[in-house]
Amino acid sequence: MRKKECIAMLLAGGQGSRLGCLTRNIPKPAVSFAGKYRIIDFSLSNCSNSNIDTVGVLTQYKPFALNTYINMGSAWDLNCLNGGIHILPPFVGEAQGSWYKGTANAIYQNMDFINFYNPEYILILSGDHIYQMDYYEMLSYHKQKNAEVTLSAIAVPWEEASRFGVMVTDAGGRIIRFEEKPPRPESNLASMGVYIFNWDVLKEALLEDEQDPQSDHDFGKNVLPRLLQQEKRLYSYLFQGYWRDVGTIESYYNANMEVLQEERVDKFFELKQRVFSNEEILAPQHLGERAKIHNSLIGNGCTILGEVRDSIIASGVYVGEGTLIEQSILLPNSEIHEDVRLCKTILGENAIVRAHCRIGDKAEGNPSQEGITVIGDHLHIPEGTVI
Ligand code: ADQ
Ligand code: ADP
Repeated sequence: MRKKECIAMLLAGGQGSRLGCLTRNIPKPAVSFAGKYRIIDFSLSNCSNSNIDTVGVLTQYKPFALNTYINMGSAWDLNCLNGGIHILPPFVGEAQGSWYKGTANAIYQNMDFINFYNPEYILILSGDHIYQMDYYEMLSYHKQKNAEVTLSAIAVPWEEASRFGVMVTDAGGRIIRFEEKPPRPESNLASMGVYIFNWDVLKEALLEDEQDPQSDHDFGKNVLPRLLQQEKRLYSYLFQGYWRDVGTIESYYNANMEVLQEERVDKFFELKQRVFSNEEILAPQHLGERAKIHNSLIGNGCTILGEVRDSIIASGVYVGEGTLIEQSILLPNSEIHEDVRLCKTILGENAIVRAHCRIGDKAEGNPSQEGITVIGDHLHIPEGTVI
């Protein structure tokens, strides 16, 4: 009854330190995206749309917000009886148990969970990617190639390749070389951090990795290179769609802005690949008498009295009269008072900007700031501040 062909393990425990003050109090997968979503919605919705109904979510860093958000998994239709969503925090067992040391160790520590479902295949996912993908197609490819491990791959701009694991394949898609974040990449075919393993192969690889005192217990750094060395059958599955790793402020900001540029938000609502979200139910947005909105997304429960241009305003945000917001991302429940100029800024959840502030690159009356300005969650910016 409980045996499954394929279950997913979603790594959602990393600190996300490169997102700076956006992840002071919440882990990266719980960060708000495109006004309505949290980053983890994309991977969870992909599971649901691919008929993968058993998902272990490995949490670690500041798990509270994520656990509350995921709840029973019903928002993603993952609350079934045989399977469903399981939050897997680190635990202390009799002989083993500690904080997860790396991505591979995090899976190793949950082998009991996997054995319970005794699947043939394991799908390993990250909680920090924006993409819509049918994992079942990838699984068919994995079977067709008779692979032991399949890595989902995408061509990235050469100048970005060194922040990913990159691979070289033969004409049939078999991976010949793989290097994790090489300073001088020899390929721009990047690993998306989405893997399918035959469970027996993964089990053996994890046991072996635990025995290696030199290992960081990381898939990209240790487990995959070792499997290649052992001449296991690793294949690359070329993904053709839209995929973004939003691990840095710049990539997070750009991916949000792309939602505006390409009307990508319509794609999030396409029936076969709908992105689900567990957003709170709020009142409809209120746009005041003098409000002006230009090319922006405005969430539920917002009150907008000023002007908003080329921006993403998440749920429950207040924008006061005479205020101008441009090219910015306002995260849930933030507040901006009267006569503020805010440009190219990410304002954290529940942050408050008092009246007459000038914040961000090209904000009128503020010539000093360049690039993206980030204001952490729950911060109060006093009246008249120029940043
Ligand atoms: P990175 O982006 O560096 O590289 P990594 O830090 O390994 O990713 O984290 C992957 C996922 O695991 C993240 O969702 C993170 O939150 C989570 N995670 C990290 N440490 C964890 C832990 N100890 N416990 C639980 N979860 C944890 C990886 C691959 C590259 C690939 C990129 C694509 O190593 O080869 O190119 O992803 O983004
Ligand atoms: P980034 O690379 O931006 O820092 P990731 O989320 O990808 O963000 O992971 C960063 C690192 O944080 C990982 O190597 C992971 O091992 C580590 N990490 C995971 N959980 C914790 C934790 N509870 N405390 C501190 N560091 C952690």
